[in-house]
Amino acid sequence: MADEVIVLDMWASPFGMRVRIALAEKGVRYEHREENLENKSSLLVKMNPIHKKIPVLIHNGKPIWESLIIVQNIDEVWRDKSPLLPSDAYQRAHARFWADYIDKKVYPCMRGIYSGKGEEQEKAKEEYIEVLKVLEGEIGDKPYFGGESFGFVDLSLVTFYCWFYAMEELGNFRVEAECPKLVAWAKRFM
Ligand code: GS8
Repeated sequence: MADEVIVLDMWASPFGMRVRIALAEKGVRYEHREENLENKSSLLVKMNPIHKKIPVLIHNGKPIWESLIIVQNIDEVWRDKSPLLPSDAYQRAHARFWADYIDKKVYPCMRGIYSGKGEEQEKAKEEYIEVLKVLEGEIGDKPYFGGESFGFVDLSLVTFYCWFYAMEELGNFRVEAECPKLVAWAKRFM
């Protein structure tokens, strides 16, 4: 029997986009169910009773939560096509470190920019640029974070690229002026 794959999602979510990209890379057919986060479905509440957040991957009736954990699970389950994590254990640990760094730093700074005011917003903007500069240093002149092919770290970060413009407008700065290599990397995905 074919696998049943359902994704509880919301179109603008950079976390949901990670799951969509991973499934697309693997060529997995799935059903997308759009959630209204102001009025969550009973399925979302039942399938993610702890956080009640999207994305949720429901594979043959069994739910998995947290975008980075979902993506790693997709990579393990559909392992034959387009590997996302490196096969080498040391490099895999590094890839997980960078994805975790992105989760801990990029989104919280963005939140500080879009919801903060005055000094608080300025501080978030400075930290956001510092974080992007760290990532710029990590990508360097490589085509992808992991080297020659698209992988877990690229996927973890690229979904935030569509938010760059909003941050620039709110914070009155240009990411490209600060981090040209990172923007060149992101543009290649478009
Ligand atoms: C974050 C998911 C999340 O914030 C992940 O999957 O990586 N760490 C998680 N989901 C948001 C929508 S995107 O901003 C969400 O579902 N919010 C609903 C709520 O907080 O009630």
